[in-house]
Amino acid sequence: MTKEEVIGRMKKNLSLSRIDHIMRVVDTAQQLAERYGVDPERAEWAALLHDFYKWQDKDAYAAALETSGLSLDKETAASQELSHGWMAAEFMQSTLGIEDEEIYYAIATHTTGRSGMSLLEKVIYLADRVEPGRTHPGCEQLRSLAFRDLDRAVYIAMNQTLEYLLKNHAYIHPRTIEARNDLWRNITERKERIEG
Ligand code: DGI
Ligand code: FE
Ligand code: FE
Repeated sequence: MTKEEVIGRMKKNLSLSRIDHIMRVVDTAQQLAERYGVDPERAEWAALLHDFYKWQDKDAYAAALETSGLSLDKETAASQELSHGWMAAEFMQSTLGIEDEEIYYAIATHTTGRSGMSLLEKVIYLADRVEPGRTHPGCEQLRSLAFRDLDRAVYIAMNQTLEYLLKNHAYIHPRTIEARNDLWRNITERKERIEG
């Protein structure tokens, strides 16, 4: 399947605003990829596919998840927000036949992040959060930080997510916490190296 065919498929199941978001993530991911020396082709595939399963039809989504054969933890399986990345990664592997572990995890964990993220994973995580359509408070600073200090930007974005989840009494996936603490460690160790 070509990228154009993937976009055609997405237009059947996603809202126009979601398609626009995806195209802006592709654009931002490519800019960040260039900045951090990440393969632009892999960044493009990951960005293009990351929200492939943000289907509007929730029943159709539930049915697709049911037949996917994915084994997800209970909370992930119960939430489209937490599972859509895993569904998209699986689609890439099984239907598109793209065997690439780094792209797989960049897509699968784009919502939570994870401990030990690669540069590509960080680029996709941040592109999703700072694409020009995102306008929440603090977004402008995060966007500029994303191009100056990748780890710190991912760390700040994860803290914002945690604040949002706590405020809304939402379930916090352990991967979200592990990802944030892993970045916290990177930054703290780096600071110690510079200062000590
Ligand atoms: O798909 P997008 O809207 O572009 O963005 P996303 O996939 O990064 O995030 C989707 C939602 O998932 C967003 O509202 C934040 C939420 N989320 C992120 N981490 C967690 C989470 N929701 C829960 N319940 N728990 C988490 O750990
Ligand atoms: Fe998403
Ligand atoms: Fe997204």
